Order: sequence, then structure tokens, then C-alpha cells
Amino acid sequence: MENAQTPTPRKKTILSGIQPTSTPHIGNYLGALKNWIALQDEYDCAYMIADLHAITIKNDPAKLRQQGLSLVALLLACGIDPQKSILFFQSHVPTHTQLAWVLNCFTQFGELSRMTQFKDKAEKHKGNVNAGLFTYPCLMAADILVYNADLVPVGADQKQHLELARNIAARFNGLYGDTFTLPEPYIPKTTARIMSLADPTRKMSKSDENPNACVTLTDAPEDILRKFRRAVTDSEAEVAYREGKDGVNNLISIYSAVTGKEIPAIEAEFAGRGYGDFKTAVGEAVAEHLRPIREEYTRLMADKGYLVSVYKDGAERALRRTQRLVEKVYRKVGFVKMER
Ligand code: ATP
Ligand code: LTN
Repeated sequence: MENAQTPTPRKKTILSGIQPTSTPHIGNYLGALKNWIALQDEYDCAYMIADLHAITIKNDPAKLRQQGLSLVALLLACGIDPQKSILFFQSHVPTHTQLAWVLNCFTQFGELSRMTQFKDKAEKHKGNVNAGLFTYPCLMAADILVYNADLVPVGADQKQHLELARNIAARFNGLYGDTFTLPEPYIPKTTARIMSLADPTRKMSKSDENPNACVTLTDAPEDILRKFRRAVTDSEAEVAYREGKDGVNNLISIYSAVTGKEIPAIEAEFAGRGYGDFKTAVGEAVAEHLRPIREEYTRLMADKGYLVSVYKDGAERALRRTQRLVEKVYRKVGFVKMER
């Protein structure tokens, strides 16, 4: 007899991560986190706090711990829903490092040497060019491949790491038969690279020494306004999105992302008005957009028991989801099966 019911297609899988190195900024938010939230209904999502990756740079342990916990609260405040998505700490789920070791052995020294993030960070942290910083992309590939993720929402700076993850996966599949899904990057069009407010030729970064360069998700409204009013633009006084106007383009992208207005509408809105008005409008729109996030964050930070229950449950689910794949990989490369 024919089965009248068509099977529901499997939801596609998403995996992404963020390092707990300091409070996320609007670059992290508009480049990646906003998509994390938006994709939760349509995909099976696993979101991870990449604490293992964070120690590739020198960190104060007490600070790292505190930032890890507040990042759980902030991600929930941004809209991660633990009923829909898995939220966990990378260090709580051993399958990531179990797979990473194997992937290390399928990645060439030359490939890792070409990674621009490695070159940048090695230059910036000359006294601590550790092996973890070098093999960082193998652990990131493991994070993604261990879930068989289809899609990885990230900012543009992570594209090269994703291409490497795909290459490692394809290489392994070529040698051992179909094992890993080849992941695709999911990068927003206009906000893939939010630039520093102090130097719009450089990406906004948490580690910027200039406090006016970067707006974090928990900044007070008056600080947000001040930072936008001081944003570096140009001497033309024309709010237009075009090549050579890095500072203005950046502000238009941010304004568009938080208000939902299209770029031509923004240009029309500020035609004939000075940069002063425009910068104030962007600052106010960002402060207003972040207000509910900041309020919810403050509320959640007072409920540590809830935060613990979320990341504990997340780690358990993540482990269950990924154990079989690691066993499969270990079998394929020739390890004797561990009897339990
Ligand atoms: P930073 O360099 O700012 O210290 P990071 O890039 O080292 O941060 P994460 O905090 O792990 O590392 O980044 C989380 C997500 O934010 C990634 O998907 C990354 O691509 C994205 N991202 C980081 N900076 C920007 C930016 N300026 N614009 C857009 N997306 C960004
Ligand atoms: N390297 C990433 C953080 C990260 C990540 C991942 C992102 C670690 N593992 C897996 C996507 C998928 C960064 O944003 N700096």
C-alpha cells in the first residue's frame, strides 16, 4: 500500500560561534548575531561560545569566565531562544576537540600559513604566536563539520576560514567516502564588515585601543550618541553611499540595518542636511535599537540559575548531536573501537 504521507524534509543545520573575548560590538551584531536570531525558525541552529578559541590570545582567567557568562545572557537578550536553538560553551562539548585533532592531520602547514587572520594576529601578538593560534581554523572546521552544518552565519572576515573548512571536508570525503556536509557561509550583503568609527578603513574590533572606535551592545545611550557624533567621515558634507566615502558608507549601512530603511531613502532623508544631523540620527537609532537588548541583558544577569540551566542543557544536547559523527570518523581513519 502506498504511504499517503510525504515525510517532512529535514530542517537544514546551522552552526556558528563567537569568542567571549569582550562584550560584542555592533559589528558582531550586524555581521553575525542578527542573522543567528533571524534563522532560528527556519533552521536547526547550534550556537556556541568559542572559549577554546579565545585562549589563542592571552586572557585573564577571571575576566574570561565572567565574559563567558555575560555572553550567555547577552545572546539570550539578543533573541536566541533556547527552545529553538542549542546554546553552549565549546569547552563543554569534547567532540569538538576530538574531531579537531583528526582534522589537524588532514590540513597542510602551507594552508594554515596563508590564513590572513593568523598573519594579522601573529603580527599583533608577536610575543605569543602559539600553536593554537596557527591551528585555530582546524578547530573551527571541527566546530562546523561535527554538526554536519549546512550554513554558517558569520561576518566577511571569517570567509577564508570557511573555505578552508570546506576544503578539509572535501579532502576527507574524497579519501574516506561521504562523511561531512560541505558548509556554506551566510554573510550579510551590506553589514558583513562594519568599520571602526574612528578609522573607517579598518574593521570595527573589540581590541581597538581607541574607545570611540567601537560601540558595544551594552554601551549606555549617551556613550553611543557621543561615539557616533565623533565618527570620522569626510569633508564633503553629503550623505551619499559611494566609493571613497568609507565613513559615511559605514554609517549609512548601520542606519539601514537598524531602521530597515533602504539606502536611497536614507540619502533622500538627509539630502541638504549636514553630517551633524545625520550622525545624531544614526546614534539615536542605534541606541533605541539596543535599548531592549540592554534591558533584557540586565534582567538576565540577575538570574544566574537560569543562565546555567541554558548552557548545561545546551552542552548535553550538543554532545548527543555530535557523538555519532566522531565515532564514524574515528572508525574511518582506523582507530580500534572503544568498547563501553
Ligand atoms: P574582534 O576582531 O572584533 O575582536 P573577532 O572577529 O575576533 O572579533 P568574534 O567575536 O568571534 O571574533 O566574532 C563573532 C562574529 O562577528 C564573527 O562572525 C565575525 O565574522 C563577526 N564580526 C567581527 N567583527 C565584525 C565586523 N567589524 N563587522 C561585521 N562582522 C564582524
Ligand atoms: N572564528 C570565529 C569564531 C568561531 C566560529 C566557529 C564561527 C569559532 N568557531 C565556527 C563560525 C563557526 C570568529 O568569529 N572569530
